[in-house]
Amino acid sequence: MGRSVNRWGRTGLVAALSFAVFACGDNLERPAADANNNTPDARVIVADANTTDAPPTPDASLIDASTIDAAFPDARVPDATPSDAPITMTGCPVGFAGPTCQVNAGGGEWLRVYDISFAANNNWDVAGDPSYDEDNTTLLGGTSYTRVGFYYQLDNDWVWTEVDDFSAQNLARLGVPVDWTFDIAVGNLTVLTNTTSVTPVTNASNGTMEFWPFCYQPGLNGVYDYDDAIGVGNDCFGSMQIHAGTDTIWVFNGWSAPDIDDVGIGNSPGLQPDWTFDANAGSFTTRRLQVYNRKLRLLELHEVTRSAEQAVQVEPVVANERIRHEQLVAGKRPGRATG
Ligand SMILES: [Ca+2]
Ligand SMILES: [Ca+2]
Ligand SMILES: [Ca+2]
Ligand SMILES: [Ca+2]
Repeated sequence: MGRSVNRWGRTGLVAALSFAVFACGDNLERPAADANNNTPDARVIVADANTTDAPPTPDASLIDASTIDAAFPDARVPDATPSDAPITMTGCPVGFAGPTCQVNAGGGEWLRVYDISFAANNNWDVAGDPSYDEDNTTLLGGTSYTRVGFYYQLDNDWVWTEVDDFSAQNLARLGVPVDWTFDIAVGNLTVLTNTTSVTPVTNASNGTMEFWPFCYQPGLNGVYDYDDAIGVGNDCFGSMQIHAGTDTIWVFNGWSAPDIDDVGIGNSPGLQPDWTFDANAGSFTTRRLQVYNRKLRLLELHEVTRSAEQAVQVEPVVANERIRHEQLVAGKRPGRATG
């Protein structure tokens, strides 16, 4: 079975990809005959921005195994029912996040779950706390995500941290942990920042979260840092901290206590690396936390190529595979795509 994609001109394929990247919903394209007057097969392109369906196992008999790129195994999994309605919300262009979309957070669309500019002293204890400036949990309810991003800003300094989903798809658990705890390692920590206080990393394996509403103790090493011990007393103090190894990335402490909160990006220069008891939130005029999540595969393109006998090949493509497909069109053996 030949790959009909090879029958497309390079221009036609790129044009189709470009079209699909910016399209949502089902689109039927019927490309014109090529220079040899061969009429290409009809092709259905579906750009499903918001699939919530678990990817089905592809039918190997429908896929030309010689074209599978090990770098993108996931891209070979078609979505059987790409019919979910796209979510429309005010946000950043695909791949960007932050209040001014200044964070180049890579592929996929980051959907904002929460946004709050918080006071210097907070005392949040119960469900409904805090009162977010923006709460999109209803809008985003029922959608699936695999990554969670936190944007944290103190005056002109910001840091972006993203990790694999730790919430088991529970949007309400992505916010300030007034009634729950994540004292865990997190997968694939990526850090971006405009400061020199933290070191950017990509998909690091040493990320941890200390998210809880309790008081806590410094643990065996005697200092408040990346590895502290949860104490007794719900609604006692409050910790929201992300660390990379022994380094503090960002913290927001004391939001469940009546005293001024602790905030910080990077390690504290004081006695406690995680800023516990610094009570310094009043020294900043901008204190902002945003929480985002990201879909499994946004802008995934499913190319369904139909022969005269109907549906003989299913070929999903993601935007990152453009280079590989252009190589195919150009008649080259596809290598590992780098774009
Ligand atoms: Ca407080
Ligand atoms: Ca509580
Ligand atoms: Ca400690
Ligand atoms: Ca800590």
